[in-house]
Amino acid sequence: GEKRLRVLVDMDGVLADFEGGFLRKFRARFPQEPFISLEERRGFWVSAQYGELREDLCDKAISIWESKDFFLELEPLPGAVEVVKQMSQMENTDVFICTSPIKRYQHCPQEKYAWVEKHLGHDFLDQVILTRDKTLVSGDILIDDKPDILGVESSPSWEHILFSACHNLHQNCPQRRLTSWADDWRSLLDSKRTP
Ligand code: UMP
Repeated sequence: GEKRLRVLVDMDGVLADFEGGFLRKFRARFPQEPFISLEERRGFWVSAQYGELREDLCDKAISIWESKDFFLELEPLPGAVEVVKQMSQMENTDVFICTSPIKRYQHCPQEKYAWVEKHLGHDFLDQVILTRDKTLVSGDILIDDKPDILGVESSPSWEHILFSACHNLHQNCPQRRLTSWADDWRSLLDSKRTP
């Protein structure tokens, strides 16, 4: 095919280990409080499940990712950095990182750029899209761990590929899945290329 393929890749839960980073810092800061293991996680919103466990744990959870250095210090998920580099070096392929910052903006947006620079290099900053509405961004595929991606555009141009994460493993979702970066992402991309 000669048309370029545009791939949008989510950050938290797809490139960066939000769930692992959250749990580690929550337990370190609140060692006496109950916590939800990754095996017990259900639903995209960490804060909602902690709030169900005990009402005051919702705000305690939120305080973790609102803290300085939370987003910057997230570890890359296995294979993520290598695959994004390989993908962006493929012929006729444009890769963008499409991520929603939290509305408490003191640290998060800056740290997301710093994370990309640290792990993917300064030049990759050209590929970063920060938006709270991914339906407005055009692309052929969006690789994202959130099962419901909604916004003002009711028919987004991309096909949503659900990236498996602890919170969506037990969910029966209609989307095609990428189970990890060890999964066959090359075939997935090829399935979207024009012959
Ligand atoms: N986030 C919350 N609450 C949660 C879990 C995550 O606000 O319970 C935030 C963290 C990220 C954003 O900034 O949501 C994730 O957005 P996307 O992965 O959809 O880009």
